[in-house]
Amino acid sequence: MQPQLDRHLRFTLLSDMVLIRAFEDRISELSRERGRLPGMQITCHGQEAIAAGVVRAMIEQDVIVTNHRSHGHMLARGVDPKTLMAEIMGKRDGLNRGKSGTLHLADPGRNVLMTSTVVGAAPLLGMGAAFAQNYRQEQAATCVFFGDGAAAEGSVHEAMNMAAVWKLPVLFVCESNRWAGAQGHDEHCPIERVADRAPGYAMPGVVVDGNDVEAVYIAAHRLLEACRAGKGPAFLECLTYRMHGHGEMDVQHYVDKDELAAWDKRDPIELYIEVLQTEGLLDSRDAVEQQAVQTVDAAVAFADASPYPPPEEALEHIYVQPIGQEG
Ligand SMILES: Cc1ncc(C[n+]2csc(CCOP(=O)(O)OP(=O)(O)O)c2C)c(N)n1
Repeated sequence: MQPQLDRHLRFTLLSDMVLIRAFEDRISELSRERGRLPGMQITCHGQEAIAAGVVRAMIEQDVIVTNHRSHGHMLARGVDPKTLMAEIMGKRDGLNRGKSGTLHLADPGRNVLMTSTVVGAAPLLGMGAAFAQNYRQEQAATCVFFGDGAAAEGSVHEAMNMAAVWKLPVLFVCESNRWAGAQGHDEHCPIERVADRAPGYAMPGVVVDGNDVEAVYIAAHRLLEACRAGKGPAFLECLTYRMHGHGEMDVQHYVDKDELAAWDKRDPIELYIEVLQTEGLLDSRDAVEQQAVQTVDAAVAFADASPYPPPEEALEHIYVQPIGQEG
C-alpha cells in the first residue's frame, strides 16, 4: 500500500535531514580543533535523505544494524543529540559511557543494535537479528546499512543468501555513494547497479534516487512492510554521492571536482526545500535551521560539561555477566 506522506511526516523528513547536517557540520568543525574529538570522524554529508527516508519508514520494533557512517541513522531514530555528541567526544555521559566514540555507537533501547565498522559485517549481524525476530515470531524487520564498497565483501553475499533461504525479514540498504575509501565504484564493482545482484538471491532489488527523501521513504516503507509480512528479505540501493572525504581529514585529492560540483547541485536538503516551497508548504527555511543549530549548541554544551570516564570504568559493561552473577 502506498504510504501517506502527510504534512507532519514531510516536515519530520526535512527537520531530520537539517538536524543531521547541522550536527555533522559541527563535527567537521570540531574535528579541526586539536584535542576536541578523539579518533577519525566520518560524516554522511549528502546522504541525509537515506537516513531520514529509511529510518522514518521503520516501526518502533524494527531493528537497525549500521556501519561507520551512522550518525544520520542514529539521529533519525531519535537518539538524543546530547548523549550522541558526548559519546562522539568520548565523555562519561555519552550514549555508551564514552567507550564507543563515533565508531561503535549503539542504542539498544531504540533498537539500534550496533554499529560495526568491519566493512561488510553489518549485513551478517543484521541477518542474525532478523533470525531472532523470525524465531520469536515478532512482527518486525531488521534494516542493515552498508556501502557499495561493502557489497563487494563475501560476508554480504553470505548474509543475503542465508536471509533468502530462511526468508528472514531483512531490508539490505546499500548506500551507493560511488566511493569506498579512495577507491571508486568501478574499481570494486563490475556492474553499475549493486541491486542487480538481488534477483540472484531470490529477493527484490529496488533502485531509488538516494537524494530524494520521499522516494527513499516510499520504497523503504513498501519493502519493510513486505519483510514484516513474511515475504523474506529485500534489497534497496540508494544512489547518492559521498560529498566529503572518507573521513573529515581526507581532502579528496582523487575526486573529480566537476563530478563533485554536479552532485552538490543535487543536495538532498536543497532539493526537498525546493519541493516544499513550490507546494507552498514552507515559507522560510530559517526556523527549521535555527532549531537544528540550537539543538546542536545544546548538545555540545552538554558534552563539554561531561567528564571523561575514569580509567576504573574501562572494564565495566564490556561483557555480559554470566547467569547468576548479574548483581
Ligand atoms: C573488513 C574491513 N576492510 C577494510 C576496512 C577499512 N575501511 C573502512 S571504511 C572503508 C570503505 C567502505 O566503503 P563503503 O562500504 O562503500 O562505505 P562508505 O565509506 O563509502 O560509506 C574501508 C575500506 C574495514 N574497516 N574493514
